[in-house]
Amino acid sequence: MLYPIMTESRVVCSLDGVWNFKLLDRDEDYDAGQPLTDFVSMPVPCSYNDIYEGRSFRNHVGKMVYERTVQLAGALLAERLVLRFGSVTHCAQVYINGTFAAAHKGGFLPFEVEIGNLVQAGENRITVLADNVVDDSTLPCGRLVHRQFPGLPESIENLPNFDFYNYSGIMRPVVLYTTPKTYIQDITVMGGTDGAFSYEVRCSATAETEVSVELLPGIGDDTVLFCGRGISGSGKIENCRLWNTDDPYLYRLRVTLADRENVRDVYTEEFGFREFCVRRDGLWLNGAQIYLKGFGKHEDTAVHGRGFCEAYNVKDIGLMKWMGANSFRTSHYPYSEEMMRLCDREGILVIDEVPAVGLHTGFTATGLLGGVPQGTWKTLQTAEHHADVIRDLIARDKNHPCVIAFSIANEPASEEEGAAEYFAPLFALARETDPQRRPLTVVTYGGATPESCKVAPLCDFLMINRYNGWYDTEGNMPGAVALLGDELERFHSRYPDKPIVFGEFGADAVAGLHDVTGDLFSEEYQEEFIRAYCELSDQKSYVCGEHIWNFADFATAENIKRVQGNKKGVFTRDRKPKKAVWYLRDRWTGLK
Ligand code: GCB
Repeated sequence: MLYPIMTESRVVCSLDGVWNFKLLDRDEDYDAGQPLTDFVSMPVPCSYNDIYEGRSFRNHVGKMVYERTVQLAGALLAERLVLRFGSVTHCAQVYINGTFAAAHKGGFLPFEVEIGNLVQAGENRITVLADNVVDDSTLPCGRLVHRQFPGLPESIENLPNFDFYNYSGIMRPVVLYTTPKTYIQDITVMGGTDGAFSYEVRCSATAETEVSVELLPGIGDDTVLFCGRGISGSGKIENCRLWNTDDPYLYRLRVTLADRENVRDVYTEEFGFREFCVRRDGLWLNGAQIYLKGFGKHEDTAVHGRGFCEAYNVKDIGLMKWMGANSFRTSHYPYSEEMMRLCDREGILVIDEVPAVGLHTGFTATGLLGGVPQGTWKTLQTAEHHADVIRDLIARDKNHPCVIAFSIANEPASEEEGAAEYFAPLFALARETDPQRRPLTVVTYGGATPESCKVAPLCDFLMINRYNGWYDTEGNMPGAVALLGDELERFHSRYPDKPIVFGEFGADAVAGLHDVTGDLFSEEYQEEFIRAYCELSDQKSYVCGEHIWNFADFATAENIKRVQGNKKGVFTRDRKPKKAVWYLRDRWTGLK
């Protein structure tokens, strides 16, 4: 799926700004035919939750309406006109001037709809009906719980099966863009370390159209390195400058589509020449072994919630580079397209995760109401939607050199019967869909041991989340490390061909809480914990990366295990360093 950019044949207009907004009561009738009344102002893009005060506003379960008018210039109507959302969480219905235009399920991937036949020159009304419910058919998963307290009306709570706040709304940019009526639908392009490259172009019409491509160096140099004709092709360039973490050089493929009337559509896609692979002895980038240093992250900032914020994205990547980090995982959902483009240009390696988190009916974020252990693969209704998000994520991100691997899920019940049957077709789908055949993994939790995990055999490399020293053996790092060391050896002897990456490890630390003995929740304990895992990794040649949980403190559902959110960040939510940052910076800037 092409990112909306302005080219000589395409116009992009932002619809970001202040929209009208209203939360709908559970049984409230809603008629998109009538303009919204009783609304408040709402910024787009942004999560709606932290904009106004009060628990009932923030924790609203169900539907909400966004609406705005837009004045359209008549000239735009001569073109193909597309309305595109970077993401609406979790489900959306779109209406144009009261007429239904599109529906989309999945809160972290873009979708678009042609609206030319629904609009007129002058004023038009755009309405989005969003729904934030997570249940056993959505990704991520959650549960709706009906509660009856004496003398009070029944209330509904939506319990996430995951440990981050269920932010929702129109969370990423909204644009209107034009293309000619005959247009370029998609481009696939990739390059290897020997300068060889291949491309494929999909167009709205192939009869009587002609596709030509030019390969150009990075922006600022228009030397044509290769010219080709037709919807697919390949070639090789000399003295190719490889994309890597120190020199993330991007080439450009400029595609031109012309028809008989000489209407042209032009689109330029950036890409890199690089090769990433997993071998028995580790992870390799462009023929050199690479150790992953970085984080599990969240898209999470004050006020914006999970809403897109370019300033925080640039800040976070800057902080990672300052620390000597080279990678992160988009835990636990696809991040914005803008973040992926930023990682391409900054040379940060990304493990790209689909929003499949909470696939474990024994787990609830609050831990209070209990789940249904051992029932996961009979209970969840996610298989079809899971396949859709894998397809859509790969379609969106396939050309990014920064993406080195895909994560098919985080911490599913991979030890339960039915896990292998659930995941095998999803791995097969990802393998056949990704033109680069990137390595695949499922990030697993402590309940899935080397002996019990049923998805490890499917993975190209193992990514394990461990909290020995926090959720168990808390306060006893020597004991925690002994247990973990033993488990690592068992994983390695069972799967000697699969390198292991620490996907998550970390301890909550309340910023400013210090202690000479390093008690739990102090900055000292967080540093001791992280240091112990890193030193263990140094002793195990098959451990090929360390991703700390988490880059920064983040919001979660309210519960007695969280003090205003998860405090495992090595930065606070406003990106101030805790003690562990200095240890990691020292370690990572000295570690190749
Ligand atoms: C995990 C989850 C992550 C949580 C983390 C924690 O294993 O993957 O989403 O936030 O543990 O802090 O408990």
